[in-house]
Amino acid sequence: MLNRIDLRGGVRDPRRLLPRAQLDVSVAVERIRPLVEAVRDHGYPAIREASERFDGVSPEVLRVPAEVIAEAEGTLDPQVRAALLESITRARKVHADQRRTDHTTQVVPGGTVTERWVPVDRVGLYVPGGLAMYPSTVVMNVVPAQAAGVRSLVVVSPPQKENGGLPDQRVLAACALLGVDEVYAVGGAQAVAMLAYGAAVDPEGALRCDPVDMITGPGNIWVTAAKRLLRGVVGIDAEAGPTEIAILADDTADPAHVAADLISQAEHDPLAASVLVTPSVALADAVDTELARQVPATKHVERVSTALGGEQSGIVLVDDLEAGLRVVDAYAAEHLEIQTENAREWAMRVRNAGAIFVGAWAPVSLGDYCAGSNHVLPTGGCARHSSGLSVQSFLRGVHLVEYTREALREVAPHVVTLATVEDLPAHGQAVSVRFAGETP
Ligand code: HSO
Ligand code: ZN
Repeated sequence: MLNRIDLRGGVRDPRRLLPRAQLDVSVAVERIRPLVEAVRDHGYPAIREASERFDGVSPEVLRVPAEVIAEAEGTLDPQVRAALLESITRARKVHADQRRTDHTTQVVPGGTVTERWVPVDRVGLYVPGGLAMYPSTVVMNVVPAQAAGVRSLVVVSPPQKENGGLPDQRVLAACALLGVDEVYAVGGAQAVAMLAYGAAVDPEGALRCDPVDMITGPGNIWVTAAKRLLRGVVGIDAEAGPTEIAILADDTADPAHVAADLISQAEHDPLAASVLVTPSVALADAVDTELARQVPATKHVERVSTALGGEQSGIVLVDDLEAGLRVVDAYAAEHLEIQTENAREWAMRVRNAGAIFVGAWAPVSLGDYCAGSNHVLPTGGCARHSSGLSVQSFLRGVHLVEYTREALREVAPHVVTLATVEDLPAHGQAVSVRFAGETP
């Protein structure tokens, strides 16, 4: 079922040979540019028109009334409610520990630099609602933003025909459980543009969505394209691509578990990637057998088969786990599972991965919902340079520079020298004017 890529015997540049779909966001950017400009220039009518066209439905008032959000919580199945609350509690524990404290460094006597961590003021969180509904993504976006101290939080999510043009009922319920009361039934590139520029959200213009400072959360290629286009107008977290799972496994792994985990992420999207890296041909064969057994029994069999059969998925055979480690580092998966002997030791040596799931009892699905970790993670190899969503994503470090007269006077000659070397004498003057008439 899965393509096999044989890297045994060693290769110089595994990244080139690894399966990964090429997603052309720049083409999508050009496609959505007119829509984004229409929302910037016309606001409400442009948003409505785009929603009707792409979602087939749009409420007249785009802001979801507070009582509707509260009611959604009331309609929640008690089991779903309990599961969401557990997810929130665990995520809050982990994210509370991420909070940084301000720190002051004494550079010289009388000269200090303090790093103040200041939360972003207003944040827009995109919650997708296409192939699947994601109340869990509300949790993963809102919890770190709240833990960071963000004052104003907005959720946007596409209108659903089945819910009378409102976002999914469970998404609304998750907002209620988290205390988010500003929610708009808008999705796609039009939602990103609305958040970036602000817009009226009812026909009379009585209600408005004010512009946000930053937009986070995953979305489809149109959402990603709009985020790329508007980066700079607003901050963004990362460009989310289709989800990925890589598994580094040896003979000790259970093929039924490995297969189930590969299927689990393939379930998101026909473009999702599932990659097994192993030195064991026996495991590779057993996983193939398991996939042949499990895939037909899974609910979204078509999506899963397309994802597993796609060029972005495969089994990579390597000489040994050392070679496997080099391969998973080169791949830089969004999610990496290590199902080997001494899994933790291997995990500690991984350099590039969005999140690492260690051993037999930490499948990616646990992290998707209830591990306490965040599930908004870098995809498409971005784990080489970026982290997943965290409290840090919503904070800015602002330096506070405090020097006494003496401390400034002492360093003044160096400032003047550097200013002279850069041919910016006014810079030097701004210091020396303070000590005019004094001998240095
Ligand atoms: N695996 C997805 C997150 C998710 N899974 C939400 C289920 N619901 C990207 O990390
Ligand atoms: Zn998932």
